[in-house]
Amino acid sequence: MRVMIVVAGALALAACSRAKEPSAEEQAALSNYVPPFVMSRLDFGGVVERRFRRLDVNNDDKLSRNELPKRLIARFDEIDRNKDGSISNEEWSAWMMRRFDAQDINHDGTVTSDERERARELHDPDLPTPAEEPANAAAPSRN
Ligand SMILES: [Ca+2]
Ligand SMILES: [Ca+2]
Repeated sequence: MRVMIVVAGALALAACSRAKEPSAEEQAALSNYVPPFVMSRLDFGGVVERRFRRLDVNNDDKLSRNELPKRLIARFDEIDRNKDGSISNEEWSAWMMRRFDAQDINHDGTVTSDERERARELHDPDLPTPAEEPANAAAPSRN
């Protein structure tokens, strides 16, 4: 019984310290899972396509204002190029690829952690990443 209490205490302590700052060991473990961020234009194209499918809740192949994530609503009119009040897959991809190219400062066809950091400083919206839209995720239910 005492052993269990000690273990629980240690776990609580570990949880506390993790909430503050990860230890060097934890950071090393983390870096195994999250290598320095590099995303190719090709990967991004797939991510953007999957994001569109996921956001298009009513499956009409358009994104309406209320299907857009909050952080992008202010950009709705900019993304909706033909001003028909909805965002087509084409408009979505074109805008997203422009954002990608804008963040790809050295134009090598990839966006890296550094470039992402720079984009954040310029208050450019975060681009969706492969981690957020994994290619192998089960297709969302269409029912
Ligand atoms: Ca829709
Ligand atoms: Ca449109």
